[in-house]
This record gives sequence, C-alpha cells and structure tokens, in this order.
Amino acid sequence: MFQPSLSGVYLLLDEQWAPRHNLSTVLELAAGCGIRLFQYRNKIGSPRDVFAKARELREVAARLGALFIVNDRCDVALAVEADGVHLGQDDLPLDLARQVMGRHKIIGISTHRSEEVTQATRGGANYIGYGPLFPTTTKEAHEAPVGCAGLREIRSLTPLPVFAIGGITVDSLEEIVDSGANGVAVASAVLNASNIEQTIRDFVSHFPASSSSLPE
Ligand code: 3NM
Repeated sequence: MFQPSLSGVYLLLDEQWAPRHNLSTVLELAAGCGIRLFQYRNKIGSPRDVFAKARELREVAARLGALFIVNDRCDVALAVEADGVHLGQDDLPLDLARQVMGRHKIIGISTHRSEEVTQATRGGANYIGYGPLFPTTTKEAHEAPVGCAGLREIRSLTPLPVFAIGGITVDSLEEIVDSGANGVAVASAVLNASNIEQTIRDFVSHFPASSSSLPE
C-alpha cells in the first residue's frame, strides 16, 4: 500500500494570508529551514491563475525536495503533478477524489469531529488535519476550537498521521505533540511573523526527528 511518511511542520501558503510576501520566496526559505511539506491554497483565483501559481510553487518545492499539496482542487493537483490534494468536508468525496488522483497521490482531509476522523480513516485518506485546535482569525465562519483535549480524544481513532491545525503557535507545540499530533499545519504564526526565518526554525526544532516523504 502507498504509505507516505508525513509528520512535522506543514506550511499553508495562501496569498490572501500573506499579501506582503511572495509565496515562492517563503517556500524556498522554509524548505531551507527544514520544512518538507507545503500546501497551496487559493479559494478566489481563476482556475488559470491558480494553476499558474501552483505550477510555480510545485517547481520550487520539487527542486528543494519538499512535498507539495494543492488545496481543494484535484484537477490543479494533477495538472501540476503535485504530490497530492487536501480536501475539506465539502470538497469531492474521498472515494471520488481517490479515483481522480489515483493510488499513488497523497490525499489529506480536514476533520473537525470524531465521526469525520473515522470516515477519513476508513475511506483511505493518507493523513488528516484536525482542528481548529485553537481560535483563529485566519479562517472565517469556522467551527468551535477542539483544543488539545479534542486531539487526545481522536488520537486513538486513527493510525493516520494527524496534523493539528488552527491558531497554532510555537508556544503550544509541546502540548500538541504530547497530545499525540504527528505534526502541525500552520499559516499565520509563520506568515505574519516579524522574523519568518527564526519562527520557522523554532517550529521545526520541535520536530527534530520528523520529515515528510513519499515511499521509496
Ligand atoms: N483549516 P492559522 S483552521 C485552513 O480547522 C484552516 O480545518 C482549519 O491558519 C481547520 O495557522 C485553518 O493561521 C486556518 O490559524 C489555519
């Protein structure tokens, strides 16, 4: 079975969240500091613009040996030969997404409650995002925070890699790791940091043994 190794820091790249930054520059910096897993997210651009930016980022990630996932869009993920796609609960159902993507692409799913964790696991996802862990203003009209207690509750429900998401900062990493997360998906704590490089290094230092890669 296709079993990518997924853990550590997962950086979410969305131009809306980082208007001051060029995403390729951020990706390059972050990969240089040890982040091996990236997601490109664009909910407002035209398909053509999303494709063009995804292709650019995909090339930078590939050059630096990092995994590259496209949010929501299986078509764009395949068109740019991304390593996979990340689905929300309202995107293509997992079984259809698997048909579209094939067996050798990563599929991740956002989950917010235990039933969704169980469904994603049974349905053959390769990892789950679980959150929002803490309050966040990055994503509007969102679900109630689940906290580290929520993370501990779902940990026993799935053998899949679990990425905690939502309002994650360096200060919360120790408790998140203790609560069973394999990694953290993060946007604003990195993209809005006054010193992005140092912040990335702080994040990465909490996951010294982790990395994300495709099977050999
Ligand atoms: N998904 P930040 S929370 C994109 O709970 C996203 O599924 C979430 O950004 C979920 O690190 C979230 O700035 C926002 O809070 C993550």
